[in-house]
Amino acid sequence: MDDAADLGSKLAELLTTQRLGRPAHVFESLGSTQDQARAEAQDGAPDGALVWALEQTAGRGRMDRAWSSRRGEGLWFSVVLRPEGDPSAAALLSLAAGVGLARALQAPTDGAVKVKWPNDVLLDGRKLAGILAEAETHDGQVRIVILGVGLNLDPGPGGFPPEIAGQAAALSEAASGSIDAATLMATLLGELEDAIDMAQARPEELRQAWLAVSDTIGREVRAEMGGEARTGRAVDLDLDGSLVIEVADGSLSRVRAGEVVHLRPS
Ligand code: BT5
Repeated sequence: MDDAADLGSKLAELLTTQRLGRPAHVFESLGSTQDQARAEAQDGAPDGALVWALEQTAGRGRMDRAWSSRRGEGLWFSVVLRPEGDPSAAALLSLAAGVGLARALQAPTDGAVKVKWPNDVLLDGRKLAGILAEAETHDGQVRIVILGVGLNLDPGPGGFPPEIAGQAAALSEAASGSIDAATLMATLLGELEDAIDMAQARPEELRQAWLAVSDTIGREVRAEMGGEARTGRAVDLDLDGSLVIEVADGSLSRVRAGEVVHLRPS
């Protein structure tokens, strides 16, 4: 397998982006790329700076859940974003990341990748990638968003760790041929940059792009928001990123943050 220095130089040759991946710092091992990216942002790293680790020893999901990030089994990375303008654009960034990933992964999976609101990328209903957006605000404005992505490539012959085995998917299940990490990273960064630009400049277009790859719309879902649960049919996405649910009496309810469980197929 390539080492971090090789991957960094291959990626530099393949990048077609304006901002994402410039600069790119590739590490053999980190606790979490989120923490390294945040430290680099605090030291002035520009919008688009990339931190990529071949393994994470303390990769995390939302609410401090553990994210399995073993060496060589996936792409584990974080991008420093410095969103401009209105805070609702920042709220759309994690949905934009889902759109970018789904678009980048359509070709290698024959169109099988979908997004689940708000932040999962699914292959056959199992989690292929997770997205973690951590924002820093100053004076009520979002100044920095550290956008983290974990994408499973191949867990190897031993499979996934038992705690995620039933719910995780890997790109190797769908992609024919070998996956070149630097090539895939360059493709992902290109699609992520386009989707992030869309979120900031053309939110309605981003909304449509998300609807086009959504696995959530049309399904019966249970939305869990800090202790409160609501069940209904997911019918739409609002321009601020909220999921719109039609509940039993026909009224519409908006879920801004939280989790959804897909209850049965659409
Ligand atoms: C997420 O959280 O899905 C966001 C994951 C973001 C990971 C990236 S890797 C690079 C960057 N640096 C970090 O430290 N993090 C980011 P959440 O929706 O809370 O899902 C977490 C849950 O997914 C866990 O509780 C497990 O059930 C499951 N899980 C853990 N590792 C997984 C994996 N490799 N593949 C699929 N599912 C996994």
